[in-house]
Amino acid sequence: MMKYESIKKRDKQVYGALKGEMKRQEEGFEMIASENYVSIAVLEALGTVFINKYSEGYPGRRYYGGQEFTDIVETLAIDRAKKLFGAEHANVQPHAGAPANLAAYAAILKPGDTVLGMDLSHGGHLTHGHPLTLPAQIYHFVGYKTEPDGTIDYKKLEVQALKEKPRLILAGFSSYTRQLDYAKFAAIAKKVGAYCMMDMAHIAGLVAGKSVPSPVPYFDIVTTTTHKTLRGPRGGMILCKKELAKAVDRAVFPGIQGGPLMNTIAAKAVAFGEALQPEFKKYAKQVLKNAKMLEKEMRKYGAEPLFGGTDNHMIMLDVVESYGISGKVAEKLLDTVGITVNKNVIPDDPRGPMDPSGVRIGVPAITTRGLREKEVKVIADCIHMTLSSGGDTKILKAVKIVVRKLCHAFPAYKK
Ligand code: DSN
Repeated sequence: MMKYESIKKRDKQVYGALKGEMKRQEEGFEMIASENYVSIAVLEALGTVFINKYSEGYPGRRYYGGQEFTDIVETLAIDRAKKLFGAEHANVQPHAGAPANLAAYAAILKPGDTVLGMDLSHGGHLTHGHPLTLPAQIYHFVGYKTEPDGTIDYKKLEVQALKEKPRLILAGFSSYTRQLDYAKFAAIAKKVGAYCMMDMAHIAGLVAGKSVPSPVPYFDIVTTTTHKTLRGPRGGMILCKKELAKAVDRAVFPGIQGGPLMNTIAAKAVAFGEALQPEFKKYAKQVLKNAKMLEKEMRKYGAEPLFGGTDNHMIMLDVVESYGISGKVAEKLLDTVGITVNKNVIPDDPRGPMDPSGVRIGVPAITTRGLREKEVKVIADCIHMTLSSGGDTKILKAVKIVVRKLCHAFPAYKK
């Protein structure tokens, strides 16, 4: 693991926090569905001198001089992204998922246009129309919902689309666990004359590793983050059909961003290179197996995962229903034993987002550490014991010891 000697020498306060965070990440299990552990090579790329360079524009068309090497890394990132996802065009400059979505909207929409996106409490994302976001102030978002059995009723979605006449139909989620029917989204969009876009941020790594179907052939635009299951640096990316390439590139720069973060783009290139390796396919398959095992074990304990189970890397639990505690309390209890999850709203949650009814639990990061089904069973035991502990410190202490031991057996970063 990195030593960070210079930070240690120069800035004791930052070094102290860094050391604490390193220990926290090693000695607990990150089960926040959107988190992962990047490779040392990705970490190194983030700390390179590419951070010093301003590179407004795109490879071969920059506004500042001295771009011979930034052009190489950005072209590598673009080419690898296109190969990884079979995309016609890739823009690797968005700083994160939210700007990627904002730029994608700007590329194809006019202010006031209607967008049909998944309701936040049913699994959608803030950037898909939450009233407090900038996109929601520019465009008119209408939400569609999941059914009580966790599926999407595509007939209903079609009726809603015919009524609302959206300019864009948006697929994608941050807390929905089932496979979407991409062909149906595309067919409905075609029928109503809308663009269709997928935000695949959560499952990009599973798509890259071919353990779930790819949305890329079906959608005009596919946005993603480059961390999460894809296991790259924190960042965003837009893939699109070549007809939209110019509009997308303009919307990113100069539309909503200035200089790209070239160190992050170098790290994206490294991560995409890693995701093109055969081992990444094994990783993506194991993520699904681990999530399925977690689903099975929690169900065994009577904690029925929402949406009827999982087809991806996470499960959603209604902990009010299963354990008689709120999502906030569940998150806190799990924190005390070294299992990090996030509280999450559930469909039409009667409770607020700061103390909702659910928790979201994901397996991408523990799978990177090398845990397989056998160990996931132990983690499920730990989760169940913790959530049913009533806060009993003896139980929590005992669980923490099990978690710590398992963490030591599966280090995130080898010494
Ligand atoms: N914050 C991410 C997540 O946890 O899903 C999405 O932006």
